[in-house]
Amino acid sequence: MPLIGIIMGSSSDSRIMKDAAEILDKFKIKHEDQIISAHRTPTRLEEYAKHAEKMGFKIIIAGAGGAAHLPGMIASHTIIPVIGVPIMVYNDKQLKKSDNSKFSSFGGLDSLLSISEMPSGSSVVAVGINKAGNAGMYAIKILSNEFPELKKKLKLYKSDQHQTIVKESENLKKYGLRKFVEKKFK
Ligand code: RP5
Repeated sequence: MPLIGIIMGSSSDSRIMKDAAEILDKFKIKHEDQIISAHRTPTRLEEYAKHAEKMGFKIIIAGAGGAAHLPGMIASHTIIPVIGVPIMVYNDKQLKKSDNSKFSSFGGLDSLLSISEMPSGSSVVAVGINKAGNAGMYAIKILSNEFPELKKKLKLYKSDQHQTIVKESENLKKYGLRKFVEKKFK
């Protein structure tokens, strides 16, 4: 059974939200993924909250761009903790190929503020703009309180991170800054 519900306001958000799925898959945590629009499918949003409770989801990860009301609205319908992902909107469903103004006029800040500025007593946490991977990671951390095996895996993941940086630093020292950049990024 999936432990996490991933929802997003539009199919155009899926390219960002897939990062949450990627990290959950890496840790073998099942998730159910859906498109629910707070504005365009308001009744579906209410139904989804009931569905999430029935399914026993431990956490909901909700991503939306622009006037990003999805995370806050879903949180108002359930007590399941919600992690919001502000999305720097692509909006490319309506755009011609020649049009390059693909991003929100406010660079995702509109979405970040819509998600984080919840009224007192109604809480949603927000990760950084487009940081769906961090939402997945945070969900794993919460779950690890309940699942000791997961805690072990997380500790291993952290020590791998440490090793990677140490190795990179050794290479930086070995090659010098100019050569290191050439090797790594060109
Ligand atoms: C929001 O509007 C969605 O979350 C999406 O980020 C944005 C644009 O949606 P589309 O016009 O691409 O469907 O509700």
